[in-house]
Amino acid sequence: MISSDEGGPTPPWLFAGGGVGSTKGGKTATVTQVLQPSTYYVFDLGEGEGDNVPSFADQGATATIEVTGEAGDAELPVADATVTAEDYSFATDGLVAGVNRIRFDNTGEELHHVIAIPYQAGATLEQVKAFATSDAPPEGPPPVDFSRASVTAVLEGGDSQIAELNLIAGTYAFICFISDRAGGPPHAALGMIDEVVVRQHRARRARGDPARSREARRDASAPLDPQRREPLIACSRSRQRCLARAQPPRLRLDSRRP
Ligand SMILES: [Cu+2]
Repeated sequence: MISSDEGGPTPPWLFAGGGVGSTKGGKTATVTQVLQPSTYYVFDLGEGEGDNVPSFADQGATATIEVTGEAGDAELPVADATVTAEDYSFATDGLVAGVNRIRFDNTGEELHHVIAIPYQAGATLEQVKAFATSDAPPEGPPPVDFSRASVTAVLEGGDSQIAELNLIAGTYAFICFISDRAGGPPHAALGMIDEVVVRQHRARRARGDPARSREARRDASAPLDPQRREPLIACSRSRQRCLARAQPPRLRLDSRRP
């Protein structure tokens, strides 16, 4: 059984190995990583609606990957943009509207991921912080648009991967809901919520794969599905669980080292 208490410690033998973040049904997510020889366990921590429901991993969405051979010194390929997670803030460079091939670096000591969510029109960082860190039932609609969230996998401190973030032009909240290895509140409660402005960038899009750019624009202009936001508005438990429910299945790649 794969589970842990919210805010509880992470077992010392469990290392986050990256992989892809939440991926919508029918979509494909790709990451590039340097894997060291080890046994990797892949599991999907998404879950259906309701309290105390088994995760998809508990229902069998797991796999094992054996990486063999000698540890190499391969380098990650060059990316279009960078997202850096520290303890406890984000820095970004080069993000534009569309599909961004990012280098995601965790330069901190703790585990981090990125949940990138665009603001609703007129929302402020203060409203987003209050929403993301309060356990009280939200009043009115959330200040962010969960239907357009982009999520990365969880990385260990010192790790990096090349991943994709599909963004629209506008203001985003970059949020981490992971807790310290020793346990404690989600990093959002420690201030790990940063505002990021994503701009149009015609030059880079024009250089990119036109088919891919068209697909990205189509995604970004897809009509909102009001159904997707219902569970979140109704949710009165912690925002991390709300987010997990608002998102489709999530795939994580973890590595167990002796
Ligand atoms: Cu974090």
